[in-house]
Amino acid sequence: MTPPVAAAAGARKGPLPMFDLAGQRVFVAGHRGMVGTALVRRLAQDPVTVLTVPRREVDLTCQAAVERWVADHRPTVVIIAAAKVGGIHANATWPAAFLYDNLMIAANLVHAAHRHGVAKLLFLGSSCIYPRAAAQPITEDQLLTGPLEPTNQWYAVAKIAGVKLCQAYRRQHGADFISAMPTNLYGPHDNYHPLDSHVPAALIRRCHEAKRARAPEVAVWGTGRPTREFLYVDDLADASVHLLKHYSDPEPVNIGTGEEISIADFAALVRDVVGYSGRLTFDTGRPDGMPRKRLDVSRLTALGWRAATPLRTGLERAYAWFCDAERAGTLPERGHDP
Ligand code: GFB
Repeated sequence: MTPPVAAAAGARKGPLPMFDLAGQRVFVAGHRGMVGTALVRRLAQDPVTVLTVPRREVDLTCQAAVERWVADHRPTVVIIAAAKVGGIHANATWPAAFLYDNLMIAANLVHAAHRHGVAKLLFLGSSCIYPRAAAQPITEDQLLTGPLEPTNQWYAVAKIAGVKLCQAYRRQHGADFISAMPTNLYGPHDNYHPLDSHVPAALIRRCHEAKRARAPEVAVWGTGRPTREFLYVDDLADASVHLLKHYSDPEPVNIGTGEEISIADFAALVRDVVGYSGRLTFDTGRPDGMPRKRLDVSRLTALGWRAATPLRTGLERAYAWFCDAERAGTLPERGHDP
């Protein structure tokens, strides 16, 4: 999809590192989620064997289970797309689960990958690892330079630990473990739980239900003033494969579009895509979270990769997927209620 040699403006000097994916046994941890399903779709274009394991067989928070599975199945590449994830409400409501599960998943997979000689590992984090007051656009070197956004600090700390695990295993053991920080994602297989979802899924669902019920208005959480950057999940999957092939350094790499939109404008766009004609109101009793988090994507651009899906196109695809899943009665709705 994207050329292997950096062609973009600001491209790095010299050839890109090359890791040959052909013939590799690629374990996608978290293959049922939005990111994992996109990775499995993307990896089908490469000559690799994709390995997955259902949660009922291996609980990734259990070290012994992960250890046994990796020893038995011998992946040569690991992508850590498994995580306990959720929107602003879920993060603030289930701090222990977001911290514990994500720490354990990262530690168990990184350690097992090292013990069993995995040749390449990609850890996927999140743009919420950066300080709340980070200078915009956010460069990777701002990690750990200031306090975190309180609504998602638990998740952020676990994801920062994942980045540090990759760096530590690189330094101590020479492991080729890398990490990437995606911006806010949306797309097929997102979680459409009314409270625990992220904003794209929440607004798609709310506008859709309001359209059907001919409701006069839809509530948007917060003031509508924060800005976010949204990336279609298939673009993330493509960028992840690009990094596996062409990146091998300790520093994380931001993955995004570099473009931001206010939540109010985003809500209006979703309303348009869904075809809902009612009013949008703002529920200021709900938190705004980070005021801004636009990623600086120049490191990724210099590696020769750019996002391909315009926001409107991605939202149209996500909405079409939502309608199909709703009709089929298979809409994912994962609440975090223990
Ligand atoms: O998507 P969201 O929950 O993630 O919220 P964060 C983004 C913005 O949309 C916030 C507003 O300003 C919300 O107040 N918003 C408006 C809504 N309406 C809604 C709604 O109905 N539901 C939701 N959820 N938000 C997450 C982190 O933060 O970002 C995670 O909590 C993760 O840890 C993810 O890292 C990328 O961008 O605020």
